[in-house]
Order: sequence, then structure tokens, then C-alpha cells
Amino acid sequence: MRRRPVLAAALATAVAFGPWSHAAPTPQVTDPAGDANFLNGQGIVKPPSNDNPTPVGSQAYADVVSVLWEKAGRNVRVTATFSAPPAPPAGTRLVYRMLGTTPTCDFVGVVWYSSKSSDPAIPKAAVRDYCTGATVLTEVPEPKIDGANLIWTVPLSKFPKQAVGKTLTDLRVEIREMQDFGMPVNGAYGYAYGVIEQAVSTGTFNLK
Ligand SMILES: [Ca+2]
Repeated sequence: MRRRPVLAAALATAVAFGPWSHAAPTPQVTDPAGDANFLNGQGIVKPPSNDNPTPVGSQAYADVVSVLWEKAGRNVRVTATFSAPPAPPAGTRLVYRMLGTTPTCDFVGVVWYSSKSSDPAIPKAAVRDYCTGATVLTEVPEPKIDGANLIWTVPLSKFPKQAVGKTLTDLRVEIREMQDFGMPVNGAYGYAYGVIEQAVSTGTFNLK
């Protein structure tokens, strides 16, 4: 009988802390559904908002709704969530870019090409950075597709040293359609053109 107060206190503690200790982390980037259609951010739909559902529809496979940056041991895990699985139809090649900025890097983040570029210098998945005056792609394992989620798990060591230990600011998304020539033409195998989807935020992530 004398133990009852202790048990009661333990239960009270479990109740008090239980729900919060398992709360889902909050994505740093959120974006409306229904706005992935090449119009937003293309000068067609004007600021102040780049997120305007339009009558022309939306490509759900490119329609980002949130991005969560997390530490996972010595890895960085980036989970991008879409309106549908990120699986463009045959013939449509997209590059999915999840980026941020540091004082010395115009951008640094993770990218995934929905189909392999014919350019041997472009890996299917990479850390993409502009920290040294040029765009650099560092190959990383492909992200996992889990339903409507695209999940990169990238060793911290794959990020440029100029960015490690720094805070990524202005976390954002840019998804572009790719033209692939299948062979080098004037030195290029292809290029990225229209922005099918973008998202911006003031969210940050400590890259360490
Ligand atoms: Ca969206």
C-alpha cells in the first residue's frame, strides 16, 4: 500500500510527458497543394504569392506540400512530401531540388533526378552546392520513395565543408523539367527549363 503514491506519481509523469515526447517534428517548408503547373514563379502568376492554385490544374507528382530537414545520427534526412508519389509519366524528366543558403553558399541541398541524365557527370542523386563559385554535384545514395514521400538520407560528410556547421536559411524547393538530348550538343547533354513547382520559406536547419 505504501507504494501507491509512488506509482501514482510515475503514472502522472508518464501522462504528462508522453504525448509531447512523441510529437511529430514540424516541417520547415510548407506549401499549398494544387499549384505545381509551371505558372507560379514564371512571371505569369505575379507576386506577392507564388502559390496560386490555377484553373489549368496541377501535376500532383511534382506538387510539394512540405519538406522536413532532420538530423539522423551522422546523416541528414530530408523528407519531401507531395500530393502524390513523385513519379512523373514516361517522357517527363524532373529534377527535385531541396535547397538552403549559408553566408558563403548561394545554395546547398539535395537533389534527385527522376530519370538518369545521359550526362555521365550528373548522378541520379546528389548534394548540390554553390559554395566555391561553381555548381558542384556530389553523388549520394538515391532517396527512398515511400508513398508520396521522397526521403534522402545523406551522410553529413557529403556536404561541402563550407556549409557543415552552418545554418541553412531560406529553405526552399525548386522542381524543374529537364531536356535531355541523349548526346552532347555544343558541350551539353541537356538543360533544365521550366519551373513546374517551387516553394519558399524562412525555415532554417543547422547542418551539423
Ligand atoms: Ca505545392
